[in-house]
Amino acid sequence: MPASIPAVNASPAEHLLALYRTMARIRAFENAAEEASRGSVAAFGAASDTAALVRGPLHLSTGQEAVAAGVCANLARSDYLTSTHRGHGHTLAKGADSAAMMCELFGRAGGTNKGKGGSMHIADFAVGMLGANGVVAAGIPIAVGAAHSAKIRGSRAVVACLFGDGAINRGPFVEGLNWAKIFELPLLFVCEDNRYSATTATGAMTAGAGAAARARGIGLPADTVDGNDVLAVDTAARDLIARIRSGGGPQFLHALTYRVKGHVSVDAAAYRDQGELQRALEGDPLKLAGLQLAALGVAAERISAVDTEAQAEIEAALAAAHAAPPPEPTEAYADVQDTGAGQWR
Ligand SMILES: Cc1ncc(C[n+]2csc(CCOP(=O)(O)OP(=O)(O)O)c2C)c(N)n1
Ligand SMILES: [Mg+2]
Repeated sequence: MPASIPAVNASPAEHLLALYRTMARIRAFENAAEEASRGSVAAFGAASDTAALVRGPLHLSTGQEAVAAGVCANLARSDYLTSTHRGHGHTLAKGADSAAMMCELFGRAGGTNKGKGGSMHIADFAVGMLGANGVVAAGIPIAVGAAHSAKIRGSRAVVACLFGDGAINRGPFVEGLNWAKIFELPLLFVCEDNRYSATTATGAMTAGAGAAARARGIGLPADTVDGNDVLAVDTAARDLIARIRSGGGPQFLHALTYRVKGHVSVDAAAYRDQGELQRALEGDPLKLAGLQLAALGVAAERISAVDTEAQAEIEAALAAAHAAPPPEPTEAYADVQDTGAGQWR
């Protein structure tokens, strides 16, 4: 299990501190990755010494960390997870190694995908992380397939399928929920609703009463939760996953959060009302968990020690990525899909 999964018998304070730790690690990882990608647009495509260490813009989940932390705290290593184009937080929370992830972002040999995938293709099957995905809603049928496989094999594994509010307007959403319900698959669907689909406010292009209502229409029990409150996400996910493990079939969680940064790291989000952003920042999930920890009697020094540890972990990850070599050219066709197109070699 990932080190930051709360121990079963932890006190409420220790439990929340473990959730906080996961969020702090995600925040530190993404801040560092964003910094390493600076200048990548100017340098994109240019093989220059000044090229950014992480090529191309990143999809950051800043402000959404409570969803990843709260859901994944209730998954074992043997459970599965599918993710989106905004998947760093999900991947870390599922237990992937931060140094291997940073190597992947840098395109280095020590990466989770040997440096050939990058941010939007990170996968780590060793911890049940079945992949980030650049195609909106494409993780849904993968999760359904994994859950059907688990059911056929008689495994106790549960699959958590994370997707955005934009994904519910694509066909695989209906197809996936329908199949999961028909076969009563062990699957937790989680709509991570950050209120935006690229540059568009999702509400304006989504008919009906929203994600949970759509899920109920297909027969799935659905809860809505404050996705910035890590304890609320954790409690909801625990209950839903317990129902799934006791044979209750697929469940649905609609987690309401907010995309603090632009769609990608180079998007200044000028289309957005600044007051809206300021209001959202007041509900920052780390800030909120900090207040909850203080109310439980946890000293400020313990909380800042967790921040310091997270920072140190990510600095070590950066150092590992700097030191790692690029993949060998002879490895270019290893571990990638064999299209049979031998002429390209
Ligand atoms: C099938 C498909 N259509 C369009 C895109 C372009 N695109 C990338 S991310 C995105 C918005 C997705 O919004 P949401 O699902 O809410 O995820 P978020 O970016 O908010 O995390 C779009 C339209 C894509 N990658 N795939
Ligand atoms: Mg969204």
